[in-house]
Amino acid sequence: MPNHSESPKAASSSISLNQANLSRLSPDLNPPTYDRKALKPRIVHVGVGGFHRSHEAFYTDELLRQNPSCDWGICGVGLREADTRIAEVLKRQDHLYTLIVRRPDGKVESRVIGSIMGFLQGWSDPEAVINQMADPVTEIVSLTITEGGYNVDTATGEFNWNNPDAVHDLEHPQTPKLVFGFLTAALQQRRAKNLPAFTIQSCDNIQHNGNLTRKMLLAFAERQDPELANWIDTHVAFPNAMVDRITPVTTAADSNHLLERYGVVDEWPVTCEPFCQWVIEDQFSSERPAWEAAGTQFVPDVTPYEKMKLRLLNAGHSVLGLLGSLHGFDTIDEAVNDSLFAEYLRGFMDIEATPTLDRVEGIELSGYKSTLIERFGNPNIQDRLSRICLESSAKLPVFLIPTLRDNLDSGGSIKFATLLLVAWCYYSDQQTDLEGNGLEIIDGLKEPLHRAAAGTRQEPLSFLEVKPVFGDLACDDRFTSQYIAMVEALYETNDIASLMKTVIAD
Ligand code: CS2
Repeated sequence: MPNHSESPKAASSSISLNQANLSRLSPDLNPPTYDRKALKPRIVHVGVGGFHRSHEAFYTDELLRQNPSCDWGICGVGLREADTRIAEVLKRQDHLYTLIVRRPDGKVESRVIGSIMGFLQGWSDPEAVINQMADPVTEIVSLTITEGGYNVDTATGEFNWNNPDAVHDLEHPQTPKLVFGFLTAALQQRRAKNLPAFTIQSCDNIQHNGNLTRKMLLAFAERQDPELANWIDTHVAFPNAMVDRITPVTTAADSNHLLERYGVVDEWPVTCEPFCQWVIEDQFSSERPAWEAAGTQFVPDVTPYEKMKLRLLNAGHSVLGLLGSLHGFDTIDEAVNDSLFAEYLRGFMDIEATPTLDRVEGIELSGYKSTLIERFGNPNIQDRLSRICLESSAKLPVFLIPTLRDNLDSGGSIKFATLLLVAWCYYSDQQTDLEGNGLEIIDGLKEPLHRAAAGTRQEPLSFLEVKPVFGDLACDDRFTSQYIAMVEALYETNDIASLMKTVIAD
């Protein structure tokens, strides 16, 4: 976790967060009201980052509070060595942590979440992870592995066999690295033992996240064992889902808040906004938790919900993130509280994103968009633009480019989205804001994006040569003529605000 080198300093009277100390905590920290020892690891979750801990683990904790006889617990899994620190912290804290919910008016509500009951390290003990997934107690394997974790070759939409880890997993099925290797090995055990399949529940921001998980898993399993792939196809459910809760990166200030206010040492709490949404297609391989008691919506078809969320919230974040970074802003609330940025965001949402959306049962889009602007404006969340911009090469093809393509097909407006790609070109090329202050860029395609963007002065379309991101966008004349005009103007004037004003006024 960035910024976490400073662990909270324990005063002599402070209390470390762990099971034995739960009864000593301030009631304001809302410790679990249920018997954690009675939980069973019926969910195995891969990717225990801030988002999982503010979302699925929160919903499960809420369900356990409402129905103390319920026994759905979560066994966390990390697949990468980078998860060492979360593994160690959770172990020291008996897998407890504090969720700090910060309201726009400054009110803070904290609760200690108890739904996670274990943690397994796939990088050092893959067998334990495979066995836990294969154990009959496991009914759901859920995933928060980020957009990039699905190993999709974005140029073709197929499984990326160019990834050396995928080839490694075929050759070493019992010591895999990618999630698909683990799932295949576990499902193979279950099939061999005549056990029912588990559900695979994606919790990532991808349209049709369940369908994509199925496609990638089947592609991998097919090469490993075609009969197993058939069995998976028949028996494993992959419900699509829309997930939503803004969860910034934890900072030392969050731990310090708990220490100063409650005298508690929590080495890795999670901060989030009050808003929370989870819409899931009700298709499970076997049993599922009654998450509806905690506010989850189960629907027959999640498509319109996911499209609305990805194209308005996530794309809206990218709009503020990239344009705001060039302008020198640091957080989302700073950007959206600037009237030019707010107007630009609303223009993008109303003029370009909304016409591509389907009607969503029970949701009035204008109100949804106004709520988004309020959520983004929450000054207590401090969601950094650096978090929003990281891995833009995996995000924009999901959040933004489909809207641009739909508008190219329908003859709709493309200027708001086009300026965003122009801003991203400048950002990737210069790696600074418009004043020349350095920006830290974290992106799996950082180098290819930088190389392509650096050619812009000689060839204005050179950034679009990164085919895994842009595909054939450079072949569309209406798009390229707007792109070239904007890229030339930005490189000449270094003035993003004027370009934004022109787009709004046009
Ligand atoms: C953000 C999301 O990563 C991003 O770019 O848009 O993490 C966003 O905060 C969540 O999807 C909110 O639900």
